[in-house]
Amino acid sequence: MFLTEEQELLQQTVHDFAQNELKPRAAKFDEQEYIDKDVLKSMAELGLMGVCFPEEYDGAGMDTVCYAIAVEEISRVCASTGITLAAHISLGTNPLYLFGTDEQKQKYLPKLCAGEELSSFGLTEPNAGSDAGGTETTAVKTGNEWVLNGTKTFITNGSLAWTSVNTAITDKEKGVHGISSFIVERGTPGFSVGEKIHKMGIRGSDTTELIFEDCRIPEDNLLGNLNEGFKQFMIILDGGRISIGAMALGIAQGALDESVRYAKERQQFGRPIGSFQAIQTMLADMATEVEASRHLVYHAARLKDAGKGYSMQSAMCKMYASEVAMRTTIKAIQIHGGYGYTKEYPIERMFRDAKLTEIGEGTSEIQRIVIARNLMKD
Ligand code: COS
Repeated sequence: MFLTEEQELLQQTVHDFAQNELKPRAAKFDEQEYIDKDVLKSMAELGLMGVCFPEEYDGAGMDTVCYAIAVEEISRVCASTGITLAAHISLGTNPLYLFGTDEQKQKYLPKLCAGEELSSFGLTEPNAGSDAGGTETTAVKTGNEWVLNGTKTFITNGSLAWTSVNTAITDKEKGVHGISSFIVERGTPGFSVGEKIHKMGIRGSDTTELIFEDCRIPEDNLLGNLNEGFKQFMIILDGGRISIGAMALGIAQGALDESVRYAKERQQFGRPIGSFQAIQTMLADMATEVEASRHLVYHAARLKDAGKGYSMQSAMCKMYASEVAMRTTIKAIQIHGGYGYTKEYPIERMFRDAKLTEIGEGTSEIQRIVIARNLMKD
C-alpha cells in the first residue's frame, strides 16, 4: 500500500521476525501470562523499541507509519507482544520525548529507545477510566520534593517498567487544569507495583496496579509545565490510538490469514470449504474491512508525520479497526467451526485479544465523542 522503500523494508523485517520467532510462542505467552524476555531483547536488536524516535536518543529515526507497521505485524501473530511495544513507545516513552527537558530526555530516552529498559504510563485509576480527568492521585510539593499518594490501575508494562509517567492532582480547585505529570522510577521509596491483573485476552502482556504511598520524588521529576497534565495526556492518547488501531488491524489480519489457510485445507462434502460461497462471502467481507482499517490507520499515521491535525483520524482508525477486529475474529471462529472454539487453533486467542482494542486507550464510545466533537468544532 504505497509504502516507501524504508517502510517496506521495515515491514519485511518485522514480518519475518514475527512469523519465525513470535508465532510459534504466542500461545505459550497467552497461557503463562508473560512474554519471555528474550523476545523483547530481539525486538531491541531490530531497533523496534525506539523505532520512531530520533537517532540522537538511540532511536531508529523512522516515522509513525513504520511504527504502526511494526505494531501491526507483531500483533498479527501475538497481540500481547504488540501492546507491550505500543505501551512502551507511545504511552511510556513519548511523553518524555514530547514534554521532557533536555536533561530528562538525555537521562531516560537512550536506554528506553535502545530497549535496555521498558516504560509505562500511569493514567487510569479505579475511579478514573473514561473520565480520565477524574484522577484522585495527589501530588503535594514539600520543600524540593513532590509527594505522591494514590493508586493507578490497568497499567501495561507496570511491573516491568523502569520509568512510569503518572498523572496526579496538583491543584484540586482547577479541575482538569489542575493535573500534572510526574516521572517515577522503579525502586523509588513509597512506590510499589500492586497486583498483577489477570485478563481475558492480551494475557501475555504485563498489567498491574501502581501504588504511591507518600512516594517522594525530586521536584525535577515534574514532566512539562505544572497543571498541564490533562492536555498532555490527551495529546499522548491521540498518538496512542494509532497504535491500538494498528494492533487491532494486526489481529484482524492475523485472523484473516488463519481463515484463508483453513478454508483451503479443510475438506467437507469432498471439497475444500473455501470453495463454498458461504465461506467466500465471509472471507471477502473480512478482507475488505481489514484493508479499510489499514487505510485509516496509515492515513492517521501519515497525518501525524506531516505535522497535521490527526486527533479525529486517530479516533476513527482506532474505533473502526477495533470493531473490525471483533467482527473478523468472530467470522474466523465461524469458518473454523468447532476447531475455532478450541485452543488447537489461534483464533480463540485472537478473538479474546481483539476485545481489548475496543476498550483500551478510550472505549469505542469515547472515540465517537472525540470524532463528533471534532466535527462540531468551529
Ligand atoms: N489535544 C490537546 N488538547 C486537548 C485534546 C487533544 N486531543 N482534547 C482535549 N484537549 C483540551 C481541551 O482543549 C480543553 O482545554 P481548554 O479547557 O483549555 O479549552 C481540555 O483539554 C479539556 O478538554 P475537554 O473539555 O474535552 O475534557 P473532557 O473532560 O470533556 O474529556 C474526553 C474529554 C472524554 C475526550 C476525555 O476525557 C477522554 O479522552 N477520555 C478517555 C480517556 C481514555 O482514553 N482513557 C483510557 C486510557 S488508557 S492509557
